Amino acid sequence: MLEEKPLISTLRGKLSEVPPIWLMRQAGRYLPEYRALRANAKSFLDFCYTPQLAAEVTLQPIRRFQFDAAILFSDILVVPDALGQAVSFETGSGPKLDPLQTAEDIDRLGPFNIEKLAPVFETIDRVKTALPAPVALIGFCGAPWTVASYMIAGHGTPDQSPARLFAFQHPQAFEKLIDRLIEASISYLSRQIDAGVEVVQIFDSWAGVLPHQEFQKWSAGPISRIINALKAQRPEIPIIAFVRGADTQLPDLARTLQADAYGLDTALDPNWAVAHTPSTTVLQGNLDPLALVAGGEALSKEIDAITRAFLGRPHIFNLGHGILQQTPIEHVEALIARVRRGKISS
Ligand code: 1CP
Repeated sequence: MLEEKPLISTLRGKLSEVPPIWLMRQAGRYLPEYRALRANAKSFLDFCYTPQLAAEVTLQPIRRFQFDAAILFSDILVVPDALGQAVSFETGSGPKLDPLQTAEDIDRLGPFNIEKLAPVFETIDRVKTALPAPVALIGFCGAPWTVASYMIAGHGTPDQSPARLFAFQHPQAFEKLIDRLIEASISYLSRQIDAGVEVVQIFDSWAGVLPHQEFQKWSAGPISRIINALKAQRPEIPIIAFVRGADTQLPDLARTLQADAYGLDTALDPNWAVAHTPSTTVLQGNLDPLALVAGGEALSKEIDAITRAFLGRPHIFNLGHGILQQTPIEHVEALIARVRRGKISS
């Protein structure tokens, strides 16, 4: 029998001497080889929808570093694109969408045209054939709340206030939007699984701004529905829920969701998370991306504190949010070497 990949084995709850490691947004602008390919693409969406380029970019960090996982190169905003909302990415200023401003705007969204995302599934197929045996392939989507926050505002916002206001002013229309995104996310992730991803991660990057009731309604509830549907179809595929800003609501999530692991963001004390979740809960995280930019002593200290906090607990080493563009490559190398200290002497 083939040996289980380290990431999958940890996601199944197995303790390992050295945690598997990958980094959120590990394919991206901190890599010169990414910037070189990106410079030739017409637009960011074209880049995501060209399987040859997207597969190459997915593999770039795997060629350079010994990560335990590759994450599919795409974006959470391909879902609004497939729902018929115009999406573009402007260099330097992030995503731009035609904002949804009224209840009628939500009714005008099209059916979820999953065929538009066929290049993403082809990318998965290409990556699978090129991936080294121990490396797992992670697929992903944005959680409904986070994706909706871009669809309503039309761009990234510091506090997601346009979507929060819309949800208070038009609760039924907002619920309809969230329901559309739940359905779309289930089909999208299940097609990614059919195409070959071995793990999926749901990113709720902006859950932390929601008051408790709204957090339950727009973040935890929809994520739970996506996970339950996927578990009914494909119980063998592990799911990681990254609910950024879950804070004191994390233990409740770990108790109520059927995810296989929970991603911790930078702000959460890992010792607290370990103490307040069952000993079988698999946790991922949570190095501050700025410690990785800083490097040196500060980085070593943070790595060691995280390693200590998760001793005796199935743990996936990762950042607490995406890697920053200004991160020096050597610091990523130093991080992997230190996390793997037990192994590198051989
Ligand atoms: O021109 C460029 O190179 C665009 C930069 C870029 C990249 C590299 C964007 C635009 N998206 C991506 C890829 C991407 N996005 C990946 C695959 C790469 C990998 O992880 O290795 C993934 C998983 C995402 C997910 C994503 N996109 C999230 C959730 C994760 C997170 O970091 O919180 C979010 C919120 C987005 C929206 C988005 N797309 C791009 C940008 C700059 C943003 C953020 C905008 C904002 O700050 O509001």
